[in-house]
Amino acid sequence: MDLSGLSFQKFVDFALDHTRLRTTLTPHLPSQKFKSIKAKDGNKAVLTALSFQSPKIRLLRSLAIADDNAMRVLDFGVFPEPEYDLPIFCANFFATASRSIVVLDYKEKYFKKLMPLGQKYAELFPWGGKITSESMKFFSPIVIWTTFSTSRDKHDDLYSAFVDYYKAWLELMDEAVEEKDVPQILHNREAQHKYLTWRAEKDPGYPLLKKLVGESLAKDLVRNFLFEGVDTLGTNTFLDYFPEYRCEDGGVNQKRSMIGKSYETRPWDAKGEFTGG
Ligand code: BLA
Repeated sequence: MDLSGLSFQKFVDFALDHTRLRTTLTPHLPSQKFKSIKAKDGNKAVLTALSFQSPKIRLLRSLAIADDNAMRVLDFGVFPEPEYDLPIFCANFFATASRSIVVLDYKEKYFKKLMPLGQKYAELFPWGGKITSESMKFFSPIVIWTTFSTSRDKHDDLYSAFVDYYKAWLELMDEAVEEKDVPQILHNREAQHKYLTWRAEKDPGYPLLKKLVGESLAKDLVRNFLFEGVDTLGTNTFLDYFPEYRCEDGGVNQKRSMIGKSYETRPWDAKGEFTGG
């Protein structure tokens, strides 16, 4: 389809407006320098970055890319303060004129009462097929992992899903009370750090980002904007968390996946029990 009328702007506007109904967002200072990033000369892509924080949100950030009629990207993430036992909210949408790739999820926790929401959208957005196996441990039973041929109708359905998932996340945020148990806080911090470490090293968006803005800015964006916290929330390295990627020379294997792709079908049942072995 013609991408000219297709935008993720209203997704971001919705999220910011509704977050502001419940909390006060202030600029996330460490990542403000990314507000005006430009694509490399000769590239028509427009990148829009914004980042905020609030008492319960360590980092809410969004990177949207619109490249003329070639593609639209949204990478929207909310990373809670470790003192609040909240899941990470993640929306990753990649659309070309022909194909859209979608991941919409909360990491792990709290999904039980959200299963009906997951069920509703599992029908509208069928499982996207085989996926990098390592990614699965970061997904919850209500993850929307799908691909479809890009269309206005599907884009609108996706907006509804985003709205429902985000509203449910805001409910969780409202209910969350500050954790006083130090081991629990440390656990939350490490879980978030592991997630950031995984994505900072292996995110499927990186090769494209590198093409658009060049290697040094792409690296800076990944470590200091998209997955900010990877260098401050913990001291474990990628190889500490994922030792199977260690090469003989001690470096990190550049392959995205050591196991390969798997999970042809949705590996959870209606109750959210993992059935993928
Ligand atoms: C593809 N993006 C994918 C795929 C997944 C994700 C699962 C399918 C390929 C695969 O199985 O790896 C997303 N993977 C995730 C997410 C997590 C994960 C969210 O492990 C979280 C733990 N995507 C972006 C951005 C761009 C982008 C910013 O978020 C581009 C700038 C592009 N994603 C993109 C492209 C593909 C893709 C081009 C298809 C190409 C490929 O598979 O390598």
